[in-house]
Amino acid sequence: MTDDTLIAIKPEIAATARVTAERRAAMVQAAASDPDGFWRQEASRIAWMKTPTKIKNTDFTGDVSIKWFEDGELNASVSCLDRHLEAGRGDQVAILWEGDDPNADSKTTYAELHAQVCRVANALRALGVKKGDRVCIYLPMIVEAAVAMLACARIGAVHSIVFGGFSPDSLASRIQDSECSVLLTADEGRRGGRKVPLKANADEALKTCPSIRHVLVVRNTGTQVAMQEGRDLWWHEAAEAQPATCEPERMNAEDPLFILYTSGSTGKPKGVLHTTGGYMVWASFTHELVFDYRPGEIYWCTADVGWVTGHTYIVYGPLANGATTLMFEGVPNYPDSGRMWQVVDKHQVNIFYTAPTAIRALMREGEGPVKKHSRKSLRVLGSVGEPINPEAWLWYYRVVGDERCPIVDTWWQTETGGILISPLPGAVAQKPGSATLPLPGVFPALVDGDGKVLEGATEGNLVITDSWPGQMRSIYGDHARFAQTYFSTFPGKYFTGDGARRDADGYWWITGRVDDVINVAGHRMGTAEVESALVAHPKVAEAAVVGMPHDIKGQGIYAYVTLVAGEEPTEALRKELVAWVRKEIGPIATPDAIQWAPGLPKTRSGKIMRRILRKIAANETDSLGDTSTLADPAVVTELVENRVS
Ligand code: 6R9
Repeated sequence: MTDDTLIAIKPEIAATARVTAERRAAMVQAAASDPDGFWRQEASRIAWMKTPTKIKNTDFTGDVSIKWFEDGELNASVSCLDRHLEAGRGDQVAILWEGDDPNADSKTTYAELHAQVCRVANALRALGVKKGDRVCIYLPMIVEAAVAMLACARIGAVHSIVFGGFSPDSLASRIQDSECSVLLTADEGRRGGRKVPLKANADEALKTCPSIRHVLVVRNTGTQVAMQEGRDLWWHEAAEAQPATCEPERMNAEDPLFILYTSGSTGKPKGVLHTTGGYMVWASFTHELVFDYRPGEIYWCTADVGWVTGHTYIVYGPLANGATTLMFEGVPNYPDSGRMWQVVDKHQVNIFYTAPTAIRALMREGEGPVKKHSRKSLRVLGSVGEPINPEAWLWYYRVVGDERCPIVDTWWQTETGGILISPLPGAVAQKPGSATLPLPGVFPALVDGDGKVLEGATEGNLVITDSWPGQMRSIYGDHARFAQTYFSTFPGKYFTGDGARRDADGYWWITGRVDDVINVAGHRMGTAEVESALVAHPKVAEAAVVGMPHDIKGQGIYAYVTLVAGEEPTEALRKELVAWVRKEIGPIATPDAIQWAPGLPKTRSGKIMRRILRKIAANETDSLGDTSTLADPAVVTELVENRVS
């Protein structure tokens, strides 16, 4: 795709858009010249108990301190629920739930959601949960997941969601790190016709989690599960016993709202901490602008609430804006690969937001399953999670959107709280494969390896030079690591870990991670995490993990494994190691290839040269580059000869 393939703004979208090109230009200008004035006004999009008078107080140097709206007071659940009831929208559907089974669905109105949230909030209070306490959520994609989040917010408890696909070990380490006192889970989850044993996993994890005092269990599939006397309670029994109103806790804008663990370049996942005021403003602002959301529309984000996209764009953003948000329990290819479009037609979805990996998987099935369904209700299409290749972009645009719907390719991260770089449907012409332009109030830049800011059309490391309200505030329990991880590589600037290119029109093209993080089907995975899982196996002496190109998943996991002396590399052992990593981390970390490596390419100082391992995994063995600094260059020849294809 060339830099000048432009997909023009659609006049019919621009005619009624929330933000036109002129309006966007004015916002960009205002946010840059008078950030306090601009964000003071935008803050009014959420409900405050005390309106903030101090707006921005941020410093990217030294210890790093980020505060927005710091004297304001609010409760996130009030912005998402109570004020919609006060505005007479209590009977509007808040959550449209579509089950894994195409015959299962439900509608929850704002009034019903409010009542459910209040009951669970009261139940948590009755279990002794107080403001500032951490509550872990390990739930499938059922309405109770959103209820759990908002119930925590209501009483000022900090939720930490762990994706249902994570293993007992991964769940345990996250509970331990933030010392959660209560766990919210279900008997089982459903996905693609299969059951996920959540309660059994939780029981396994809790053997090493002394901080957990109580477990609330949703009866979801109805299967028999062990209930530990004194610790475990049924969610419905605990909730039914409580009144349907609950006084919301008064929270300072800078009080924590949630923690979400994410992979970095070191072994241990980081507890990304978001606070209340700035995050809520950002969730509402970006959801409205980027999706050009109009009242009454049906909005569907296909993410899981276990990831940040589910937090901001299934729950907090759409509910703050009074939208009807569709929550989908299933997967794109069950019962068949027309499922997404069948759901779009069934619920008359207007805005659809998914990941490139899903688009590529559906693309492989051809146009048939798409064209079988009308999709007439669709107005805006979105993409998130990884770079979308122009071929997939164009298929999404032509086949799914019938060239009618603008595509918003939204670049952001767990750390950024919400979208930072994206087209606005009525304001920015698109280029297939480009996230286009920053939102008002977002200041990206490119720097070279020495931190020198690069101008004009060029490529480099993507940094953000000033704060925005939705930015993470700290790493839970380790502020020094926060400053070190994000602000020390290029002092005074937030480093994203991504590389990017800016073209002659000033459009941004994200090229992917420049650190040891790989992106597997839109899920972030630290190579160090997979390596430590592998070396924890008694037969493994050493392991090095890199990303390799993968047609559907974007990147796959390629592992080089050195066995302890005397162990034989057999097919049975390969299978055992794959199963081992799935058990240690979860199915999302399943290695796609394991290569037996009698030795790894190391420098004389003992550093593994990953650049070479990446090239071998990608089958780019004729461009290995300089291998002269290796302690033993013969190792490379051996690895190239025995590459796993
Ligand atoms: C929201 C989310 C963040 C990493 C990020 C980048 C990649 C996300 C992208 C994209 C290119 C996009 N990424 N969106 N790359 N274009 N539109 O995915 O958060 O799970 O923290 O991952 O995902 O590499 O740094 P998270």
